Amino acid sequence: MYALDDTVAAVGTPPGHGGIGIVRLSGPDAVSILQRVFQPAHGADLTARRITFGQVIDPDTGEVLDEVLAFYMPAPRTYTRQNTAEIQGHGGPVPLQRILNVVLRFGARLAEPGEFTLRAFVNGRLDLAQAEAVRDLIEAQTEASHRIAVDQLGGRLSGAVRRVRRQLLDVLAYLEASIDFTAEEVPPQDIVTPLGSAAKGIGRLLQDADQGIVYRQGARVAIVGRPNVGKSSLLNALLRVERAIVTEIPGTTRDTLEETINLRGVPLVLIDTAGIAESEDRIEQLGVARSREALRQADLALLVVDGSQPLRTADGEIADLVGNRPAVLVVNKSDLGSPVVDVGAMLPDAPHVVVSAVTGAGLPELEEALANAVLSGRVMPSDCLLVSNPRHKALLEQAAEHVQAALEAHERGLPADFVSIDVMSAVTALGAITGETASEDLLNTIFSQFCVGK
Ligand SMILES: Nc1nc2c(ncn2[C@@H]2O[C@H](COP(=O)(O)OP(=O)(O)O)[C@@H](O)[C@H]2O)c(=O)[nH]1
Ligand SMILES: [Mg+2]
Repeated sequence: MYALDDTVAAVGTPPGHGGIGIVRLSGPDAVSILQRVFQPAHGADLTARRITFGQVIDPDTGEVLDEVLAFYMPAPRTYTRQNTAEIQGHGGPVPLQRILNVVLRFGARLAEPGEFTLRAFVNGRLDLAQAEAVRDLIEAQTEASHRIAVDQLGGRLSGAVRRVRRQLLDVLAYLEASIDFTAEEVPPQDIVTPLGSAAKGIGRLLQDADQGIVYRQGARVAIVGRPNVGKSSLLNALLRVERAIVTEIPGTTRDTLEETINLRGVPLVLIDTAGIAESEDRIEQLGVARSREALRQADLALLVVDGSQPLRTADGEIADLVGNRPAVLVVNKSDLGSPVVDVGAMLPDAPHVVVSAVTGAGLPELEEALANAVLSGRVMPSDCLLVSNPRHKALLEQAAEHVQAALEAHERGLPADFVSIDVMSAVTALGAITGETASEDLLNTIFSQFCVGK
């Protein structure tokens, strides 16, 4: 991995044109580089933690690059725990790039993606789960996922994980002492109670993790059915805009089309698909292949049938394709009279909702059914601590298994070193959530997904 003790710089604002744009620096030379390129306005003074107005001037040519606000903060009370400096200029790609180039010419290195936050982590300003929350916060798509990210950034998840880890470390310390010393030197201790309590703590975190993951990542919903049942109309109705082309001609939708809605805090990607049918048309055939693929990759299927017509064999065939994956059955076109179809036997485990994509009747019930399906019927209280990252869930599951194995080994009367191996593994798994036991590979994977400048 690259050095983390030199001075790095990057544009911290997104590419494009905006009101302001920020070049940020972190590292030992952040302040001296700022002093070289920044000229305070007459009468102003560049002092620590005070915003100063002035110009960025290329010292080699004397050219004025921008009028800016600038400040610096000395280590250690900064985001990276290093000296940091910021130049807030006008938000255009050319002036920002030119300011950055001068800064780089005077000794800074271009920051790697996520390097500011990696430095914050390595220097103890944030733990790993908090660092991951920084990215979740930036990428949050709904208020619910935003709230979860803020919570995690504040350290609530880390605190809960650390409490469990500490309990296990106490058990481990005792087990290791009991291996090395006699029973007189280290009197026997109860380990069943702390192990059981750790198992319970992990269980509580895992309990709602699937819902938390759905809030953070959203869910993919494939709208499937045979041609002309109203799939595209339903997409438009749920989006409340005329996004997809709707006609009475079967085979109108030939490609899949994706749009995201916010359904009770869950970002739902709705995928309108081509009607699944036998077709001679080559484009339509390709569309049907995509529909099948969309269905395969979806978290949830929305199977639409036309309630104004008797069911056809094709409806049943598509229901077979849906199989036993999570699904909602939509009986559409209720405005044409009460459903003539009997869908009782179709997708018997899925909720059935009668709607009209044209009048909007039944849409609130459909949204309710969708929300229940993706959240498994659970609604989160707003103060609930949610695990929302699949990485954390997987590590918690590992930890739970090892604690269980340790308890079983102890109950079977196996020697302390057998028990301690599993306790150690659980401690390691939990430490990988907060970063105490994270490998360099893991850090690379996590931070390379950040943007440059964060
Ligand atoms: N009466 C009525 N017509 C509908 C309804 N939903 C869709 N349609 C009509 O059915 C035809 C096919 O709709 P479309 O959304 O393109 O179906 P798709 O092929 O499944 O995407 C169009 O003429 C729509 O106006 C509905 O709820 N009621
Ligand atoms: Mg369509």
